[in-house]
Amino acid sequence: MNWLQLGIRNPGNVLGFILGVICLVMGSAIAAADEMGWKMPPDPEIVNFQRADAEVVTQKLVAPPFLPAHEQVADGPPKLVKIRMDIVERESEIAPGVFVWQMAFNNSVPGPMPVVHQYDWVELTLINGTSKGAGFTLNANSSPNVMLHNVDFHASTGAMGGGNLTKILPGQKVVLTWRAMKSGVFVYHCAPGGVMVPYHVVTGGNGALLVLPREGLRDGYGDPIRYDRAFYIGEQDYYVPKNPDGTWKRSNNFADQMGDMLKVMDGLVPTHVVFNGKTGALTADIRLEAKVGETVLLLHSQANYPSWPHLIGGHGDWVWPYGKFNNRPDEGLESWNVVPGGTAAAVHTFHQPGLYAYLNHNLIMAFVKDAKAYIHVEGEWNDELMEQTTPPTAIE
Ligand SMILES: [Cu+2]
Repeated sequence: MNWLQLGIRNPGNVLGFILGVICLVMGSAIAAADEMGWKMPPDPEIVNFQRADAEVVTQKLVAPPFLPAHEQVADGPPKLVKIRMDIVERESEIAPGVFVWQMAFNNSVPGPMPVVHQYDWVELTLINGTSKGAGFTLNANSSPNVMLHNVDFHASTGAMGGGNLTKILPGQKVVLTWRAMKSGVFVYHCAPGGVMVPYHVVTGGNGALLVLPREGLRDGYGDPIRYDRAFYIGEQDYYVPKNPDGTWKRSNNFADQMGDMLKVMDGLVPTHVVFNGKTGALTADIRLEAKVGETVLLLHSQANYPSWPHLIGGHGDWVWPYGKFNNRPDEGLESWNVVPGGTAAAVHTFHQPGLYAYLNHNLIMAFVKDAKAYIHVEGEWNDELMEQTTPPTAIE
C-alpha cells in the first residue's frame, strides 16, 4: 500500500502528510534564509582585489572619544587608507596631583581610532617623536622621546602584528602596510618586548582600530544598523608609585619613571582606572551628547585589564561582547565583558532624555576610581516608559 492508497482510504492522512511536508520545507527554507541572510559570505572579487588597484585615500585621525569622518557602508572596492601616528612621551596629570609619564599615540590616551572597512589596506606612517604637520600641540612639559617604540595591530595578520616591522628609535619613522582581513574593533598597542610591553601599555600606549563590515553593521535579524553617533571609550589602568611620605611620586622622564612603576605593576592592582586617559575626561572635560531617537555606537577597549560595561538607564540593544561584527550580536544586555587586550561594541537607541552614565559596573572601578562617562540626552520624556506615579510622601 502506497501513501496514495492510504489517502484514498483515509483522506485525513493525505492532508496531514501534505501539511507536514509543507511545514518541513518552509521550516528549512526559513532556517536557510536566516543563516544565509545573517552570515555574509565573502565576495571573491573583493577578497582577491589587488593592493595595486586600490584607490589611495588619506584619513585624518582625531582624538577619542570621537572618530574620523567615515562611511558606514563601503563605497566601491577596497581602498588603501593612509594614516599617520606620532608617538609622544609626555607627562600628564591623570588625577589631581597625580602625574604619569605617558607614551601617547598622536598625543592622546587612548590613541586615535582609525576607521576602515574589511579588506581595505591600512598604510601607517609611524613616527617616534613629533614632526611638522602632526596636527596637535604638545604639552608644555613634554620632552624629546627617549625610548624605542612600535605598534602591534590586533586587526592585522602577520608576525607580531607588525611589531617587529615598526620598531623605531627616537627621531625615526617607518611605514607599514597591512590588510584588514577581519571585521570588528581591535586593540593596537606598543610592544617593544619584555617588560617594556606592559610598561608602554599601562602608560597609555594603546588604542583601537575599527574595521567595519563592507555592508555595515547588522543586528541579530540581519537587518542593517545605522548609528547616528559613535563614541570610543578607551579604558586605562595606571600603576602610580608613591614617595615614602605617601605622596604620589613624580619622575623626570618616561625612562626614569619605569623602575618604581614596575614594582607597583607587580602587585597587579591598579592605583587608577579611568576612561580616556584621565579622571573626568568623559564626565567633565568632554561632554558627550545625543538626542532621543538617535542610535549611538559605543566602542570600548581595554588593552591590559578586564572591564564590564553597563549603560545606566539603557541597555546594550545589540552587543558584540568581543567587538567582532561577523558574530551575531546579543540582544538587550544589561552588562557585558571587555577582555584584556580586547574590545566590546554596543548600540543603544535612546528613548528617554536625561543623564546616562556608561561605566565599568565593577562599581569600585567606576566610583572609587573613575571608569565612567556621561551621555547627556535631549528630547521628550515618555511617561509610558517611566513615570513617578506617586511622589514621595510621609509614611502613615
Ligand atoms: Cu612604546
